[in-house]
Amino acid sequence: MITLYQFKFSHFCEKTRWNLDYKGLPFSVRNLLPGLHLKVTGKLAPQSSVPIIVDNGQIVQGSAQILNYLDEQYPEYPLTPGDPALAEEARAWERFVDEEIGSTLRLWFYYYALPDRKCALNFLLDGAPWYGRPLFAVIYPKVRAKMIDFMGINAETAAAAKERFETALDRLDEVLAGKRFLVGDQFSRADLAACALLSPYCAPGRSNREIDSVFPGPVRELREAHRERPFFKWVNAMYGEYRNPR
Ligand SMILES: N[C@@H](CCC(=O)N[C@@H](CS)C(=O)NCC(=O)O)C(=O)O
Repeated sequence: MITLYQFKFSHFCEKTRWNLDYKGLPFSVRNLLPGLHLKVTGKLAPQSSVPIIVDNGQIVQGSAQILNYLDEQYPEYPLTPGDPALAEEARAWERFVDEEIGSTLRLWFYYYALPDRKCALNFLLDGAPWYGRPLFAVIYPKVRAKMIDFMGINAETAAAAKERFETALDRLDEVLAGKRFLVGDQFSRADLAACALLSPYCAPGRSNREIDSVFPGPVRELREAHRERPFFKWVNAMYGEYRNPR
């Protein structure tokens, strides 16, 4: 059985959850607490980040590397196109959305969310063990300072991240005009990556009321302005059609 080490709230971890579900592979999860995760990830892998999977003693870190591994080991329901040119195109899209959507959205969101303790604890403790809340009542300021330092979050980097995020969304809209999939004519790792990384923002399956209560004001406002955009509707449609576990 595959074990996934994750933060439940992480959109990079959602990429791997979707990957595993899409391929119909059973897995168990180990939800980690930000900050304390370092003890676990430090023993498993060279970098500190999640997702990490352990499959029969084989450890793989990073959502793209996990996708490569799973497509190689479990070729049924591939997410990498069989045609080498299309495979390269899909990988290039994945790299683009990882950087220009996954990382930028996170930095911009954290800039507003981390100073708001209630909002931050809402998502940081999602799925966390029982001791997460009492512990974070004490250590949250330290964890927040570490996160801000680690990701270089400040007003300037947040503004730059927002600009890059919006540019990437424009590019998605252009490409999606008249097309259902980013690459070729089949659902691939490019679509899965883009939709998973946009899932906290487009929030498929969550009500507007719920979103309003958890999103910081500036994020809520931009999201509201984007609700009728092609990329937004596309993410929701892809979730409806492709996100069900096999
Ligand atoms: N490129 C990596 C990015 C993963 C990543 O940034 N994970 C974040 C959570 S969204 C993380 O684990 N941060 C804590 C750390 O790096 O120690 C991937 O695709 O897996």
